[in-house]
Amino acid sequence: MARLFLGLDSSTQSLSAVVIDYDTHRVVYDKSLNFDKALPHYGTQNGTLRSDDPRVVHSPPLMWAEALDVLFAQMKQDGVPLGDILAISGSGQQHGSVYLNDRAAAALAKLNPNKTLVENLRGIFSRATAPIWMDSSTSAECAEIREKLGGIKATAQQTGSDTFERFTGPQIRKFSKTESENYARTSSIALVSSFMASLLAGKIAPIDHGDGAGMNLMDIHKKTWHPGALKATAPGLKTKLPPLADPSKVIGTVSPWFVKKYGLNPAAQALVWTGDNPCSAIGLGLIQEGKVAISLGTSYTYFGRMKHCRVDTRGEGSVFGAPTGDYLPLICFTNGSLAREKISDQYGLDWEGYNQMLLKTKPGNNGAIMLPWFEPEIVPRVSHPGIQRFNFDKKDMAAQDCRAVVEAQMMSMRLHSAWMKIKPTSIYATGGGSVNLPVLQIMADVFNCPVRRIEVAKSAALGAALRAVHGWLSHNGGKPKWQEVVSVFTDPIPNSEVKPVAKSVRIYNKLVEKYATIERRVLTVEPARCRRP
Ligand code: XUL
Repeated sequence: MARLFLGLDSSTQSLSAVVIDYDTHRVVYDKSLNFDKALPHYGTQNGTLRSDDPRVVHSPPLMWAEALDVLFAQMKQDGVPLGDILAISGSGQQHGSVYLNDRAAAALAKLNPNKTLVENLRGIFSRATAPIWMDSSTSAECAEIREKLGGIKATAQQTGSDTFERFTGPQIRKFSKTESENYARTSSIALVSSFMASLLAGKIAPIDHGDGAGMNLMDIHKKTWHPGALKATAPGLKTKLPPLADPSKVIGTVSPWFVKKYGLNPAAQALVWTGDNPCSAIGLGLIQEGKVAISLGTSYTYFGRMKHCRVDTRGEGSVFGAPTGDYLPLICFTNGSLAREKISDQYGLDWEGYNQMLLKTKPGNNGAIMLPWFEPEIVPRVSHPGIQRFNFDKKDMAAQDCRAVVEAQMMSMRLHSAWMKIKPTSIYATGGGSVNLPVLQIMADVFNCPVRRIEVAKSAALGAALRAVHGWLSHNGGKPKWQEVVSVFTDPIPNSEVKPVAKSVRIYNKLVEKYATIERRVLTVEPARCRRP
């Protein structure tokens, strides 16, 4: 019998599965299910439900549950030996919250195999939809919590981050203020990660230290719920939160529902899930300081590994818990692939066409600079979106726009990651956009650092599978070393290194100063709400 481990990634737009065979060191299965395409009856756009207020972005948690059911059915149909899976872990888009009523625990414990997951779960929610990380409607609540915790610096020092609109604490506060009755009916609040783990384990799952740090509710040093933050957020919150747990904790064996319906081994273990960024850190093998990752997904993120906790006292970046037990500093940009897609759509380009545009323009774009804030931006904080162009030539706008978006994204990452004090020695690129070499060349040149890719673009799902290995080995009496667990799977693709070009590095060293000046100038005239109180 093969020793298989399953990693799942519940992201904004899709649910992915990666199965690894730990003995042969191979990824034996890798598939994604796109929510919009596979489950159109939920009416999502890019996995999200939009309202008239562009700041409000939710998703239906039942859709995530249905996706899990459909993906298991697909794996069975594809002949994955589901009975050989020893442990399952997962990764979830961070910050999103699911609100469960007092029927949830019993329903999870008694899932009926003659019914679908959705049929089993209807009626367990105290809120039909889940606010997700793209929601930016909680500025007032951020200000209220921040003030009670003593300001930006004090909030970051206590919880790892200043309050952010997308973080779970401010979202819970808004819910408790605007829907107090539904808040009162809520018995348990889950993150996307812990909600999905609960389905697999058949019980309310703990929240892990990595994703828990993205709530503004956890003491980043003690890794326990922070009493002052809970009090500042909403009444009676302590009783509605599950316990916090180490990211390699085994919750228990998988729910009998998956055993009966899909033939899972009854002894297979369900592990705690964590956020997509902490999972990606493992999937990319970021277990030493100096290696950093840039994830080119719906959002773009820049993150690394930190032994000792340093927070961003200016309040732009965040510190989460890492699956290795230490810290993961991160900055997150809303206008990631969304910005690139806006430009592609405008000029009718696919990725290939976009790359051609990058290749026909020169590093530095002849001084043309764009602030690509199509959506409200997290880093730097911009609440009133709108793009701005500087020094553009009227000719061939399409090519200049394509280059300007990518250069702005890379320069912004360089500028806004300085607080981490981690000099990148190698950058690992991941996410859908990482297959595009012209983009990676700009990355290498802006950071003056080699960029590498790994075989599996789905680093979050791979990281989840590797966490399942680590958790399973530890639970069964082993003392696994992270280096051994991640090696082989996270080796970069041979000859995949993209090296910086000295001439371009010099161009970007100058352009980044110009970009910083423009950004500062524009932000000082931004309406007051986007600036710090
Ligand atoms: C990180 C963040 C995003 C989501 C995307 O803070 O908000 O990267 O995790 O899934």
